[in-house]
Amino acid sequence: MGQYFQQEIETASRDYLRAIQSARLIQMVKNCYENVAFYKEKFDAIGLLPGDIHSIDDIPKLPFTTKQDLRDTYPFGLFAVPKDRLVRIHASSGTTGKQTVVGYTQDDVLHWSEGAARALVAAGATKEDYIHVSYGYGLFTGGLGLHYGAELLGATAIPVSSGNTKRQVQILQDFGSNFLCCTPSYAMFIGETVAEMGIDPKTLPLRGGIFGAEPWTDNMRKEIERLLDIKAHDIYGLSEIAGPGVSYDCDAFDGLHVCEDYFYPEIVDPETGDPLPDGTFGELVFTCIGKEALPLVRYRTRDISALTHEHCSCGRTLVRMAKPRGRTDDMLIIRGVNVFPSQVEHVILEQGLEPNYQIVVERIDNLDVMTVLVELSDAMFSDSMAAVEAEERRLQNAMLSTLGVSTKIQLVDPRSLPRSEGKAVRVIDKRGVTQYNVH
Ligand code: DLL
Repeated sequence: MGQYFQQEIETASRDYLRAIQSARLIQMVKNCYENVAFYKEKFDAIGLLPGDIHSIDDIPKLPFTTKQDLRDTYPFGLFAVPKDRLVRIHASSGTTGKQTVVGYTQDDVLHWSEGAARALVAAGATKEDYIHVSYGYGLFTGGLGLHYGAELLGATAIPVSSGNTKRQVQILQDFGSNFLCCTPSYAMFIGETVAEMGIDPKTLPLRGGIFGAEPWTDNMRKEIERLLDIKAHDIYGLSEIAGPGVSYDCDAFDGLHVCEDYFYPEIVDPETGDPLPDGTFGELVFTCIGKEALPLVRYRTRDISALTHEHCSCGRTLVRMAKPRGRTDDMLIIRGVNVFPSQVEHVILEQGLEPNYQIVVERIDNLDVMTVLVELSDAMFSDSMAAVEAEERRLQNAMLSTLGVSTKIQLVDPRSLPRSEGKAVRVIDKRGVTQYNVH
């Protein structure tokens, strides 16, 4: 096993990729028109016939699909295949509104697993390795997604699922796991637990991690690498498109290669929907060109990223997306200023603190007040009150200069903020008014 899982696709020429994408898009649009009443209606409304789509360049002619469309057709309204062709159902972990339900045929599961296997190989995994999966198993796609990817690679999947962190560490140690798969926030918690249990991470056979399902910064990557003595890789995905493995980073750590042979990405202006050029940040949109059960057309992810077709030192030619900066809908508007939780995290790490934090937003006397609770390090905990206050002021100034808005900083006791075994809850918005840019 070399550096790639599917070299012929991962290093294909642009012409070859475009030919595949065009053929799949044509087939997909036909499938949608013939088998999904929702799409037939949408296409008819703009006078679009499947015959109008000749190549991947025609993609802007197609209408968008949104999460609301999935909710309106809940649970199975956008499925394009009869029940007997479905082999799996998952659902999104949506925190608001109705959850969205997704389905897969045997081929869909295979292509999704290929994405996860490509990610594992890009992170350095081989068939010799034990892959410790601490993503939740269930309707969430994390656990089963990495599990199937590991098995397709021929490696050994260890389906630990999330929870019981000391037991996780015990298994890492006893089974000799080589790769850890979980959210970056849970990886931090596992790393802290390793230290608490008095284990030197250098004694563990762990070499790498495949972390995703929530935004995280490059600084957090370095912190996890230090805590666990591993290489920490990013994996991106969303249930509506497949699950983990839609894109993944390589050893260049310079963006995530998109499995564009199945999931065609675009960046659009979140306000106007107009396509944006490479290098410009906007909303990420995917078209499931190779999917049978749920062939979503131009799905608005609400994730903010940018694309680049520039050469990557790893040799992969698959387009890269920038680490998602957050979502158009987790963007906080604080007194008119757009703030992403990932920016707050960046400042905390830059100032030498651990990324254990929570953002609380309130409205006091009609004014937005944002308080960032950050845990003190063990070393600082024994400092005098005056020293802690000075540290709070230092952090407050750094926040102001990066975010462009003033925040209150409250340093709290080490390990006093809630830890998460899945996606971390970073923001508590108490304003009770819609502050989100929902499209
Ligand atoms: O989170 C799938 C997944 C599982 C990805 C395990 C990676 C690892 P959903 O629950 O549908 O699916 O949530 C999808 O999570 O639109 C992003 O906002 C966010 N997200 C996922 N991966 C990343 C990442 C899974 N690597 C939503 N960086 C997406 C930033 C991510 N955000």
